[in-house]
Amino acid sequence: MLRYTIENMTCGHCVATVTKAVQGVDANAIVRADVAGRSLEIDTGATSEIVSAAVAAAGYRVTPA
Ligand SMILES: [Cu+2]
Repeated sequence: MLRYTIENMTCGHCVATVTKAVQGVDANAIVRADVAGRSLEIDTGATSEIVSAAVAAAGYRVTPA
């Protein structure tokens, strides 16, 4: 499981965008988001490097948590 803090993930639209970005690199990824906590948990076989790059490319400031 990967865990990140995404400081500019502020609403449900952000969650949808981030989820879509993650599932763009792993269609089977399971994404759990906590908007209030700005945190994201992802079950995926993809590497953290690939996942965080995809989230960053979608416009989000992602740091490992
Ligand atoms: Cu938003």
